[in-house]
Amino acid sequence: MADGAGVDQALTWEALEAMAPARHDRVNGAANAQAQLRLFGQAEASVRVTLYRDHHAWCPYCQKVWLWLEFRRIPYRIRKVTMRCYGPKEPWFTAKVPSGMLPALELDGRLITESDEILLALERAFGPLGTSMLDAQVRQLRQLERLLFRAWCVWLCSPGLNERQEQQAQQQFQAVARRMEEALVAGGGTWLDPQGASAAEPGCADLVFVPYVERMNASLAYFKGFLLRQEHPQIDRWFTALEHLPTYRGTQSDFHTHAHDLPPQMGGCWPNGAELQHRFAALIDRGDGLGAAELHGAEADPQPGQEGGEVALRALEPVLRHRQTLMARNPLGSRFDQPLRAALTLMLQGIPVRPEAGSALGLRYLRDRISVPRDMPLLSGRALRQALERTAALDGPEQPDALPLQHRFDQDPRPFLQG
Ligand SMILES: N[C@@H](CCC(=O)N[C@@H](CS)C(=O)NCC(=O)O)C(=O)O
Repeated sequence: MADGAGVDQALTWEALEAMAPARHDRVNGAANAQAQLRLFGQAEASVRVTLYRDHHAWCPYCQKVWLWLEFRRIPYRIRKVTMRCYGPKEPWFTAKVPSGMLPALELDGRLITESDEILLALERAFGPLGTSMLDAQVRQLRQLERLLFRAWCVWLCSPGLNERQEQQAQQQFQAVARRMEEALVAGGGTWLDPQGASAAEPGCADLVFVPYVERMNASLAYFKGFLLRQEHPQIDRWFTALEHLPTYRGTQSDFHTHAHDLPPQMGGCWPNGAELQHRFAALIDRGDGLGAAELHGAEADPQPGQEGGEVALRALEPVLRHRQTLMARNPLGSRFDQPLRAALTLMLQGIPVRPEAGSALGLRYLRDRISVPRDMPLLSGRALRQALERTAALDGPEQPDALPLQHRFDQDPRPFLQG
């Protein structure tokens, strides 16, 4: 890369503010992790549902319920709660749900916990999404999802597997993944839902698979050098169909977020140390990995209608909103001002700007803490991570400490709750 324009070429905050788009419509627009109310064009008085979910938009069981409400277009309120690995649980929530477990949901004032119970109650109140959860074929598919989940856990979360055990765990996982592919083929169309062969959108049976298959795709690339979508083309087709739907994209996380949020949640994820694994993990950590040919198609590519400019502006919006907090929490403190503007200038205008000397560490600190979709959609997260890394590289190779594996208290949501 060229040396970059001089430090004073970074756009000013005034210029950046002037570029900021009107805030996207969180209430009636496409699915997004920032909303506290979703109406789908209906009146607020019609809301019967409150979903209690995590601030990080990361909990897989919450994502399942979230997707159901979004695809079924049921108006709902959202109240966000901290998961224990990110910070302390809110006392108002443990007063309501003593275990502190998410998701929880209120329907007409009645509190329900356990994601499957929640979906059953929603189905009874509003009618099923596609085929009912109680249909015999859907029950079998739900069992298959649990089998896939367990095979994944054995492979990813068993410490100290020797080479033969690694191979066995992989084979067992792939055997179940092939059963998911067979179910997709048997359905004769895009979706797992028995009625969904020609439907434009997935049914409940599909949504049950989405959260963990998304996490499998990311974690197996990072910790095992295994590309699920390349190895299992029917799963790839299913993913691609989902990624064409803005409703799914609004809930979708990225490889970087999953790779670093899973270990504390799962009690450890174990890399197999293979050459490909090292390479993929390094590419994902750098944040520019998914442009790399080796990983092409492993994670979402831009979809029709996703303009580069719009992608970058969606990344600018939360940075502007939280800029004081980002500075206060960055190791550079107020010295992060110019380097951050330099990275934003690169992201928005394609012009590399030299950051002030000694700023690589601060730029990479933020690169490592963008959380998708909590902060922004997948492609915007990728654009910002890449701009931060490319700007850091103009300063030097200095890397911040590795992200913690036992907890993510560095991601405590409290300082960011305004706005
Ligand atoms: N069987 C439950 C599992 C829910 C669950 O494991 N939730 C986790 C988050 S993924 C949780 O709330 N853990 C407590 C915490 O992290 O604060 C369901 O299906 O709803």
